[in-house]
Amino acid sequence: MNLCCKCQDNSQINVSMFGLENAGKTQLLYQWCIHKFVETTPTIAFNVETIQSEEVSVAIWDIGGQPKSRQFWRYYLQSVSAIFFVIDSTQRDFKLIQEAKSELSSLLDNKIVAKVPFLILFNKSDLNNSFTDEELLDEFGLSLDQEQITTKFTHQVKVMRTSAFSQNEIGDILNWVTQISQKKKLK
Ligand SMILES: Nc1nc2c(ncn2[C@@H]2O[C@H](COP(=O)(O)OP(=O)(O)OP(=O)(O)O)[C@@H](O)[C@H]2O)c(=O)[nH]1
Ligand SMILES: [Mg+2]
Repeated sequence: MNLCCKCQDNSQINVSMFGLENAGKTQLLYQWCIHKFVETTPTIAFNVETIQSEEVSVAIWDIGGQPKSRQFWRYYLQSVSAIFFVIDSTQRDFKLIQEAKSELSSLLDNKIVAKVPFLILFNKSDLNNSFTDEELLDEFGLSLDQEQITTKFTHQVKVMRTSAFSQNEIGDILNWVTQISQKKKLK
């Protein structure tokens, strides 16, 4: 699959990427786009990059996740074809796990994105203290083969492990995005 950044295409779709501060959203974005582990600083507003696959051009909006930035998340929910939610899979602080779960639930329950598929990324999987499959289930009620999640609405979901050191997952992510955007067109 060919990838490049900032290519223009008629079939562009928008994806918004949320998650608590320090989850690794910006690092992932730049790994996917420029294939490098760059020095990041906390994102104040957003970064946006476009990744082109053979079928679709995906604009990925990386939104700052610090508590004071989260009030602005709602502005990035309009006209999105998918939501990416990134979780630091090495973060075992009880309060931060509850916070991540609560922010994810609020998005899943938001009627603006009632029909939008979610990609849930457990990031930093290169570190050996990242959550085991059992912990994903115990802490978040999620498994890697999960295909949907029901809170107030029922969403199509994909759950993956990612690492900002690796290019391995972006192919799968783009295949999933292509598949959901084609499904949407058929409706
Ligand atoms: N080992 C490892 N470190 C990572 C990974 N992803 C991000 N980091 C590190 O985690 C820290 C936070 O990464 P960012 O990408 O800035 O986090 P963010 O989610 O964009 O944070 P905000 O912009 O504040 O919302 C940085 O020191 C990154 O280098 C990963 O997959 N593996
Ligand atoms: Mg950031």
